[in-house]
Amino acid sequence: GSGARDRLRIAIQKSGRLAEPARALLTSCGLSWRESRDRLFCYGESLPIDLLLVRDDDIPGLIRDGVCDLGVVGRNVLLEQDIAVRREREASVFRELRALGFGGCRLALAVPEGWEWRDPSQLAGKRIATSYPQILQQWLDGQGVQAGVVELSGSVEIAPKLGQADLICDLVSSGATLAANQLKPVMTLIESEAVLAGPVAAFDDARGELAELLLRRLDGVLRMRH
Ligand code: PRT
Ligand code: ZN
Repeated sequence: GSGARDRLRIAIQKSGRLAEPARALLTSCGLSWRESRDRLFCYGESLPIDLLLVRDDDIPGLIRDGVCDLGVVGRNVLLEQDIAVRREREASVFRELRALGFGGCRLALAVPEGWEWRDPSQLAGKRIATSYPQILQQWLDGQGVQAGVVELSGSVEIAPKLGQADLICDLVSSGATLAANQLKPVMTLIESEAVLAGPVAAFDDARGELAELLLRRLDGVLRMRH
């Protein structure tokens, strides 16, 4: 159609935990870019594959809107936004193409150290602070538990101390942050890592072959890293 595109555009995190490893992985796939240090756009040189450097939370929306073709994002962020989209449209627009083997963490429920944890029925009537309200609500629904979901954009781990919530649902990697706040993890809702995300719909122009080429190279690199 008139919107045919012959370059592939990949969104990655501009700064943060996934920024450097995402770029390193794509470099290992033979991609290189005309450097633009502080800019948001990197023009692909070895292949017509460009980068857009953005906030991780923006990546699913950029794919949904067709601004970017692929993205490197935590499964936690992709799933959170996918649930929201499915509630609205009743169909996914994103899919996880590959798990990338870095950025590993889990989304877990954590309770004050003094709690004696038995099972999810204890959560009835409690307030749970989280930055992942969709994933949490879907899990609570699956458990048949009614609890209050308190959405916070950051510093979730201090919510119990501030009296904003009784417990939290947050990302955990080493567990040091929880321990420093006298919290303990009791249930894992999802295991997460960085993933390559793309649209459910196939590309109907040159981007399709570029995406296939990239995936073949990626599979080679991921196999060697294993
Ligand atoms: O600016 P931008 O919005 O792009 O970045 P961000 O601050 O939202 O994201 P960033 O860079 O913190 O995280 C990006 C992604 O890294 C997340 O979406 C996860 O997929 C992944 N990731 C892996 C993590 C962690 N490990 C992690 N530990 N994201 C956050 N954390 C937090 C955790 O919640 C805790 O508060 O880091 C803290 C330290 O963790 P502990 O358990 O090691 O103490
Ligand atoms: Zn973010």
